[in-house]
Amino acid sequence: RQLELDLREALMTGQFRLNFQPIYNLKADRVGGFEALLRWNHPIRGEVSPVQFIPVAEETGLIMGIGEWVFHEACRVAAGWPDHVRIAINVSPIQFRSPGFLAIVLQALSRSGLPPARLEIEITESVFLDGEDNVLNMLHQLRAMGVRVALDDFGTGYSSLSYLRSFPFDKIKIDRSFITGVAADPSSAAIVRAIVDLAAALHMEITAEGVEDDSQLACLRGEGCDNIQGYLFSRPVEIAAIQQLLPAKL
Ligand code: G
Ligand code: G
Ligand code: MN
Ligand code: NA
Repeated sequence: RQLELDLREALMTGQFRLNFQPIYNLKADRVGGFEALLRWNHPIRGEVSPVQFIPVAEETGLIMGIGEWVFHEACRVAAGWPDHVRIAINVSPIQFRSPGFLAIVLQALSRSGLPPARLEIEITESVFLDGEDNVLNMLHQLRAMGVRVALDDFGTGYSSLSYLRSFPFDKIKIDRSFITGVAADPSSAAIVRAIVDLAAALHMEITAEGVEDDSQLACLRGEGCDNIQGYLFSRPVEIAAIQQLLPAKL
């Protein structure tokens, strides 16, 4: 498959880069972190979305090498930020469940000097589909090191609530499909309110994803949401644009 060959080449020749989208802490009223988002500029195809190439990387096992590169690059960049600014990294289920994963995290931390408490790993519910035991074990090991774990795209899976009961997440990211209608649609608003309350009761932090306008922001503030992420505050940016976002205010 051509895309597979191209991905292999991309990893060897440095065609990947990271963009960073700020996560704004409404309680502290400042940027509290950035999510690393993988970008691939192919010499002929141009920019290829991770939605297209991550599944191929997963099928072919290339996700391991690509994911390792993401960890090293993201931690390297984040090590230069102020102490209160975290880096969030998306991890595919295949990567998370692989035996070598913890070693990659440890190596990225030690090589960059980034304190573990400033690293947050984002996983989705799909990580549980192939069995829960290894996942629980990995979550405990990461948290014992001080690394934080977030449940991404919350609310879109089949049994989100049962996972919350059994697994020690530090943070829940409310999927943007619920945020879109939060200001106009009473059902979306009720769901968001319930998730915010649930997270508070479980002592988990909350981020609302895909916040695009002021009316959504006003609702989320009203509900007591901890953090917002989305085009309203900033799109994902290149490394060079991070420094000017650090002091920015909503
Ligand atoms: O930034 P964008 O909307 O293009 O991201 C599309 C999808 O790709 C999102 O679901 C995001 O979580 C995923 N993604 C982005 N970067 C990474 C990465 O480094 N690793 C993995 N596994 N997924 C990523
Ligand atoms: O699956 P995950 O939540 O990791 O995906 C994050 C994706 O959401 C990224 O591809 C990012 O580019 C995209 N994104 C971030 N903010 C917004 C937003 O405000 N609106 C929309 N439509 N997409 C967003
Ligand atoms: Mn994410
Ligand atoms: Na998400």
